[in-house]
Amino acid sequence: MYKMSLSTTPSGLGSYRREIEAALSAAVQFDSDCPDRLREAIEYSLLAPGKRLRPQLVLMACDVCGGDIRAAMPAAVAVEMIHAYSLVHDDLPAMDDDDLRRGRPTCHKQFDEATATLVGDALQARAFELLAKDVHPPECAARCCAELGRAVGATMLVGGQAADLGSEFQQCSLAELEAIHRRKTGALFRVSLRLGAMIADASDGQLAALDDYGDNLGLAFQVIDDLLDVSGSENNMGKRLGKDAHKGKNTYPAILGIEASQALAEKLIENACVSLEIFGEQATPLRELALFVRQRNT
Ligand code: GRG
Repeated sequence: MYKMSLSTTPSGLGSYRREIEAALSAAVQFDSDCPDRLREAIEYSLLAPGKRLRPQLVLMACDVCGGDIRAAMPAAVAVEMIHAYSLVHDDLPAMDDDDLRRGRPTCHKQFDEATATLVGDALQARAFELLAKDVHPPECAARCCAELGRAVGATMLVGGQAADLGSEFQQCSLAELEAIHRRKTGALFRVSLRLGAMIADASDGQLAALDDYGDNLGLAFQVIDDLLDVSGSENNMGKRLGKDAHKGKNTYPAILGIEASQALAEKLIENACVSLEIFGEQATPLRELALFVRQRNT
């Protein structure tokens, strides 16, 4: 059977990067009814150089559960579309009001606010269209749509974002901060793994192990993101300027201190790797991805 090979990126991360980039590009070839400016802004946002962590999680989860990763590519594209939409909307003046993203002007700076809002709307709609149309069998497609809808809706991604915005300039407890990030950042990590596993027809035990890995990895990702914001602007593609502290954001280093935050990140990465034990050697790519998250500098 044809099997996509793991290629090594300049960052050292073993990945399906090339295949993911090609699939993303193919997924936004809209017909001529899509207005040119909207099309350009969608491509600008989705195809910008990102790490593609979430689509890699979809494919790796599918692979580790014995599935054919070609069947999981629509789900990989869908989660990256949701991620890109969330970044475009998060950058808007009404939310985080950022000028730079992935080393380039944010979508609303490059185009305009209305276009950026519509880019997010279009990407979200396209994600569900692809899942419904291209995941097989239809029962699995429906389950994937329901799982993704829950993970990115009012109680999870969107709810986490609302809770985060509502907590600005208010002191959060560690438990409150964790609850926000489990929804705002963790939910998309977790559902990425679940979609890949479901497409591979994973067992309940495999799904539970991947849930545990995703929860730990998602939280570690956020703790490390906060630490990177504190450590300043080097290697940051023009994005990190320690800005969140100035905007009254609650962060792990602000609550725990830098050393305890580093120790927490280490522990979470270790827990993530332990969760993978049931898969044995097969889970090496997922372990490598966790180690990449630990070492990342963008
Ligand atoms: C607007 C509904 C809505 C949600 C926004 C994603 C998000 C929620 C906010 C972004 C703010 C932020 C920087 C959160 C930290 C975690 C995060 C999602 C970082 C960016 O993800 P990466 O590093 O980005 O995977 P790339 O560019 O590599 O894809």
